[in-house]
Amino acid sequence: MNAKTGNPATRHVDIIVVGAGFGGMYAVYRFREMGKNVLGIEAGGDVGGVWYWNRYPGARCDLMSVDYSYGFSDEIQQEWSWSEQFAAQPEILAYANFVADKLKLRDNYLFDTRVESAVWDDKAKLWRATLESGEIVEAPYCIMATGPLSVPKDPEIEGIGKFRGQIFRAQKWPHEKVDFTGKRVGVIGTGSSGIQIVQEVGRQAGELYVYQRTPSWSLPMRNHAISDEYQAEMKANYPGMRAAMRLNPTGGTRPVTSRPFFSLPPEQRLQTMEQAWINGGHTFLGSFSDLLVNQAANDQVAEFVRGKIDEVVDDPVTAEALKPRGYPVFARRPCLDTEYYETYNLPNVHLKDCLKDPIVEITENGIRTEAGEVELDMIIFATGYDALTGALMAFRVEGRDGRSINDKWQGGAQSYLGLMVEGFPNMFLTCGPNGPAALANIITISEHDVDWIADLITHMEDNDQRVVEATEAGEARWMDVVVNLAAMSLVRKAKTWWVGANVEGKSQGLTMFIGGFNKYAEACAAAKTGGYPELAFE
Ligand code: N01
Repeated sequence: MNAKTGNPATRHVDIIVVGAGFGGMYAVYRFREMGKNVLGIEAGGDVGGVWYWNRYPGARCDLMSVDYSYGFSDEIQQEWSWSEQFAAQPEILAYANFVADKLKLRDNYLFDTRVESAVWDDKAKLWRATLESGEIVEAPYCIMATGPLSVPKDPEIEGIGKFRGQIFRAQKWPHEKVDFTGKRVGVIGTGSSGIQIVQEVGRQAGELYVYQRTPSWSLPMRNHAISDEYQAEMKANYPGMRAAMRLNPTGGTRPVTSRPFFSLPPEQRLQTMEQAWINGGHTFLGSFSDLLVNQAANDQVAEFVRGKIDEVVDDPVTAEALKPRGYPVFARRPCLDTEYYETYNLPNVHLKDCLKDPIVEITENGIRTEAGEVELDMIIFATGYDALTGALMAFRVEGRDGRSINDKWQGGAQSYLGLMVEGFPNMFLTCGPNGPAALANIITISEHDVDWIADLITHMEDNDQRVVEATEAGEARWMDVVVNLAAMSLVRKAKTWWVGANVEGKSQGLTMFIGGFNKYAEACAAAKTGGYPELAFE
């Protein structure tokens, strides 16, 4: 507030960056290096984005540490050492803090601050963001680094408010340690978050009840410590690895193949699947080229994985309930686990099959399914996110002529290269819908997106232009590319957050570019080298 007038104070900067996840942090750094006055705004208390909030027991990234880290600074990658092949949340958050300290990113951030609205002023040619404090920030450019997975979603179950025990949310976990010893705990949800929680809490709780609706496909993570020799080798080879990552469909180092499943004789296919199981991680996806487009190939891999569940889980009824059926393997993000299926052999862990016995309500004392009530001390929601579009649609974002993003995206997210939205001049997204977010390495995508935006802003400055916007035709062309590719993929056959199926009333459809990070980067590079023919400048 202005002390004299009582009016909200107005701050003028060159660029607003919303979010302090890996996308926002890099954006703040990159634009500051360009000499811009950048203001980052973050609802959380510090940097880290999803890794700041998701402190649930067992939280861990299912991309390899070497991949899931910045490549823009050799100094950072040489100074930082990862301790495990797949890093746990505390280590990833420590890494985010290390980067923030090193680059003094906090100097440019307001934390514990939500943006209530961001409105384009067409006369003044700037974005005006109103913060919950009442402060107003004006800037010609606004970068929405709000993350594809940042708006938690509670389950649509009656009675949540009635429960007298404790409720925890995977996506907003308390900072204090939660003690499960001797407690009766219920977990709702068995996606990537739920599976990690179950395998951890199952070993701590008095009794654990897992409420599973759709079983997920889970593959062994085979995590391990990183040896000193491997560490040194990684560091010596980072530049080459980063270059290779940018040419890889995954945006990471995982090898890919051009070998279709049925190009191998049956015994060799089996051998390859066994080897993929032994290697762990997402090796399966790199072992055959057509698992996401060939249903027959997909069916065989699915049957192989179901067989592995039988090998591990002692109780045949539980094993059967844990087996995913009715949707292709990899059409829901495959989880990576460490003895997840083994957890069900513990006497205190009980699987509640909600497909057969649905949850009716949450009561004062626990969870009631059609078969009856289970009394609980704690309930954990691992029920996912309003993904991809949720963060931007959760506050007032208004473009040209007062048109809101909610209005624009009512029938599904439309964007140009996942980076810009027609009708929303000078607004940019990192890891936005219709880009490769969630199907490729999010840090590689973030760096790419920020660099692309930085190049565009430089181009505008070189040409004395103040405003840029995706044309209707340009956006429509990109959406055709996205939709046509999606139509070929088995991914659309599962009801997941990838297609918006997990949020009631949300427009359905695969709003991701599934052609791979490398092809995406090629399309973005072509826009730049072609002189941005699908953008309108003023
Ligand atoms: O969320 P999800 P998530 N009754 O949407 C269930 C990333 N991530 O937080 O499918 C009963 O996958 C729902 O059941 P159904 C990763 O990209 C990565 O686990 O609707 N169940 C489902 O089982 C991931 O894909 C990492 O039938 C209900 C679950 O809740 C993404 O985040 C770790 C229900 C939600 O699963 C999201 O994963 C964590 C109800 N009423 C997350 N409502 C790693 O890197 C919902 N469910 C390892």
